[in-house]
Amino acid sequence: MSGLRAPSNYAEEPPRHPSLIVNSQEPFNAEPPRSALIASYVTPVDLFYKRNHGPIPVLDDIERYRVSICGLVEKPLELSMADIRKLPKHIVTATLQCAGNRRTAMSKVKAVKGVGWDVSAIGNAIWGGAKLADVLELVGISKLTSVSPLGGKHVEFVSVDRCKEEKGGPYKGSIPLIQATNSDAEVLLAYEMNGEPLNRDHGYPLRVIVPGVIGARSVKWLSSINIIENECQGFFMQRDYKMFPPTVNWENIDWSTRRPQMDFPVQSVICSLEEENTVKPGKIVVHGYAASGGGRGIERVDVSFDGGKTWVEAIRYQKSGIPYVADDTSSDKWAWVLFKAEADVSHTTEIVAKAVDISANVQPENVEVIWNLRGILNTSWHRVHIHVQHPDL
Ligand SMILES: Nc1nc2c(c(=O)[nH]1)N[C@H]1C(S)=C(S)[C@@H](COP(=O)(O)O)O[C@H]1N2
Ligand SMILES: [Mo]
Repeated sequence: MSGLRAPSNYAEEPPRHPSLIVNSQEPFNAEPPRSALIASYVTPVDLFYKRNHGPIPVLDDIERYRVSICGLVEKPLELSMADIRKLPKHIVTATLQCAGNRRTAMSKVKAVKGVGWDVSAIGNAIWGGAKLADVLELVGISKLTSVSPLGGKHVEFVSVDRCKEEKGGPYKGSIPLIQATNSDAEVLLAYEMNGEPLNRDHGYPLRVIVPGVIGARSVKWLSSINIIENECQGFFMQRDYKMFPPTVNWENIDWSTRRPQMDFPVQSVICSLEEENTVKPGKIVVHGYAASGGGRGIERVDVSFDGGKTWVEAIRYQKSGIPYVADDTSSDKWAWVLFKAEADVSHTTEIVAKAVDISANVQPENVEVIWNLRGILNTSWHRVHIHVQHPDL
């Protein structure tokens, strides 16, 4: 009884920015033009990608909103927004990336199932809310607990939206209790995005933010938090968002053989150029984003202006005037890093980007080797084509 209402059709969708590229209207799935991503370190809310599996829930009366904490707890609790706001407010700048980002490029190797996304199913926002670790203390689960007194090992987040994958049931997901109770993991019950109350598309009035983890676990329109023994058995944990090898197809798939994907692997994308570009000979300045999962910083971004034969190291930055240093307190550990590189280009070529994170993980060279039937986690080297048009002499 969260006070949230789940419409059965799309008659009550919120207004949206006209520049969004709509990949699916119902449910609404849209991303900004790639150039919008590098225009600012913090992505404006109206341009931030929107990933939904059903109609957007409606909250008619915020006074009646309650999130319940139940399952393997001694005294279940219902919290109002006022109760949540009474807890210390924590702010975290974190990048959210859909596991399906760059799926369209993967589907060019061989068909995959899922909404097509170009390179912008990602955004960086300043989230404000209560730490989940503080909330769980209210039900007697202390910080850094991996098994709760009643045997809970996972924390399940349940929404109210009607998803066809869940046969009309709500979207849900879970994370390990040890992550939920770790203050340093900065898992939030967020009510603010970029200093404003969350809007309906992004989870009003309350959503989970799990920094460093694929977007799928950051459940929007939170209705209940369930302390459970085994990980959530919902569709999006057990039948989706798992990474399979290229040999697995829809005939031989055994979902139980793989774990639900959590951390995101290292990624980088060139955003100042489209896939195909026609330019005059001369200097090309390349801008893009790089991000890794699990709070791993970006150690390096390499850019090639000759299809991957030779490389230059890009300049990395988060805030202007402050040099980005991976793994440093001056940097936002859960946030993307923007990069810039430049070179003279005199003939038709491919410009390529690849990032390296602080654990020295690198992006795979080709998409073929990471192809998977659901088209997730395409982190292959990002390549854009440059056609040089020489002026008539
Ligand atoms: N309740 C609910 N939460 C959800 C989803 C959803 O469909 N329903 N989509 C998930 C997925 S797959 C992603 S990538 C992110 C997207 O968040 P955004 O729309 O705020 O960008 O929300 C996640 N949380
Ligand atoms: Mo996603």
